[in-house]
Amino acid sequence: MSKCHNLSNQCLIDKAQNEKIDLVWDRYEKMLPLCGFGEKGICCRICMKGPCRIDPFGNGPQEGICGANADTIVARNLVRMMAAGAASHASHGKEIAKTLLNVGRQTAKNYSIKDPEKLKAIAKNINIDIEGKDIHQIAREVAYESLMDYSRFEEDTCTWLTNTITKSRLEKLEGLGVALNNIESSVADIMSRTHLGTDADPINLLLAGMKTSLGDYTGMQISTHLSDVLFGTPEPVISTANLGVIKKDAVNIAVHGHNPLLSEIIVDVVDELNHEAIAAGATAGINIVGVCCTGNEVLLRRGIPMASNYLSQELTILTGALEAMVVDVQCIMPSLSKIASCYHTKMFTTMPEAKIPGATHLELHDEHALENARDIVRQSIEAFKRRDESKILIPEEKSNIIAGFSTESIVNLLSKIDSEKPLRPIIDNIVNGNIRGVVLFAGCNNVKVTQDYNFVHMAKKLLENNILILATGCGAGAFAKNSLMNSEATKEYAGESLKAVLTLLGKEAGLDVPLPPILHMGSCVDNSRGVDLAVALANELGVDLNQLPLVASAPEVMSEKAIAIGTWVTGLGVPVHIGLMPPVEGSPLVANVLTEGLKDVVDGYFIVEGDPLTAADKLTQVIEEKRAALNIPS
Ligand code: XCC
Repeated sequence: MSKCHNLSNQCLIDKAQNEKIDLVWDRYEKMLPLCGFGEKGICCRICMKGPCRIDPFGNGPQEGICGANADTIVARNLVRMMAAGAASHASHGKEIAKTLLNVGRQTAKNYSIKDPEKLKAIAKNINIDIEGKDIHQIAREVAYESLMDYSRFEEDTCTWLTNTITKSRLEKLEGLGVALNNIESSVADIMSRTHLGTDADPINLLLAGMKTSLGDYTGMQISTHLSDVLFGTPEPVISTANLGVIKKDAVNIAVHGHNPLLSEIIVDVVDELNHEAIAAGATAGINIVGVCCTGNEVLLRRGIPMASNYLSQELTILTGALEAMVVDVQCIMPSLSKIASCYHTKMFTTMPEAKIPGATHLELHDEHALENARDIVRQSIEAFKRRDESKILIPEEKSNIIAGFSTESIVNLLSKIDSEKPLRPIIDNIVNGNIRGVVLFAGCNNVKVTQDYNFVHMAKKLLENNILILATGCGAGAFAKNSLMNSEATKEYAGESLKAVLTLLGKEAGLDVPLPPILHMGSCVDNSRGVDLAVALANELGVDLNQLPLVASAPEVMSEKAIAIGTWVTGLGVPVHIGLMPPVEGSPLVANVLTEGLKDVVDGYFIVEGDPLTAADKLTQVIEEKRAALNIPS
């Protein structure tokens, strides 16, 4: 298996081998063969009578020691994954909401309200009266209302779920009893019902999984939109992506993880400390680069170049030119600190819940955020002086990208064409068939497939079929690195009618160039932006989300968060393609519910297909079926 679709990365993989440094691909190979019980989801270690394993071939035990069968075990394991995903996204949103509350109280002096108009729009959307209130009071009230979604004990549905989806979808979810009132209690509920001897009914468990996954969605909405209030709503921005963004003559600092609370401030202090870096011999000054979703956050809002998505994160250090790896939460390989110790690279952890042995822990606090950021940058400048020139190898490749496609920025662009009904140009082109439909690519990289390969090959085929693509998370990272997020990609890969639309829209919206064929909407939590756009389109068309020619795809699905996201997307009525089977094959019943049964309940369902070209064909077919059902031209 080749490890990495991106050839530029290969030289660093070879370098690691020469230096006897194990990377994710080496550790994977050492792990083979993977445990078949774990892969199928039929290993239960929920109590200490076991662990128990169900024999998938039917010869050995078919029940655990307590009597739980494969269906119960698989469902319990799966919904625990969803709860972990929901907890991650929810705690991200909670940190942002707490910061907004402190800004409203005027106690977080290092943060401010960068987009007051968005704050007012949110307040209006969640039914907060803003008449006669100053901006700090509005911030406090919006933050309180958002934090209620973490603490409500009445049975009312979460505010950020109620106000962000179509009315008919909300009714459907409420009817099923999965429209939650409290994100954190939905997670606690999963932990309690999957405890030994509680819920053994796989369907009941899966419904609870859907509920907590909708908590994941609610947390994402809060994360995205309150981050926009604090740090600005993204506008189209030009930048670059891939390891070539690391500069030989700069103090290079990577920001990695998910939460923009510290990375934004680090970007803020670059200008004031640049001269110190130059004085230390870094003629190009300080160069901040992004990894994973923190990278996506600062790319969209600040134009910071993107060095890597998930799977190649270790290679940023292998360049020998990275002075610091600054991490917050989620998707950070613990191996980074060990690899950093082979180089001059400083590794900083910044969040109390995410410490890594070997890293320097410099905890972020609201009131000291600026000092924290300056400290990190100054220590990085010191590290620059310890560089070993003989170890430097920076691949040249980097791609030009246009990012920053928030729902608001898309609407702003389109309103230059039709100020009354800005979504009309998109709707008209979907209806007349110039754009056949939309695929939202999300999700991770998985070491089980060649990095980025599935994303790139699926996308090229879908674009050829005149399907517009939206992207977030490491999917967006894959496209950015592989030159699929710029105007040249539109010329090269979009089918004729899609190309014509993107060229015309780019021109009429006042850009000199075609819009990129894949719109970068942000980090994983910004899947909420994709929903916002879909909800706006559905409302404009007078249909529900399940009727839109829209499909989601996570071809290299990996994390528990991705399982939660995929599940709520199906709950919103949208089919979800995944390129790898989650650990459910040990229960044909559960596997069948996910790929078939869900359809009858929530309209959405999972499509499992490992081959990218076949997957593209299947998604195209789903889109064409949705068009036919809507009675729009074939
Ligand atoms: Fe993590 Fe968000 Fe997955 Fe990438 S895509 S590997 S979750 S960084 Ni969300």
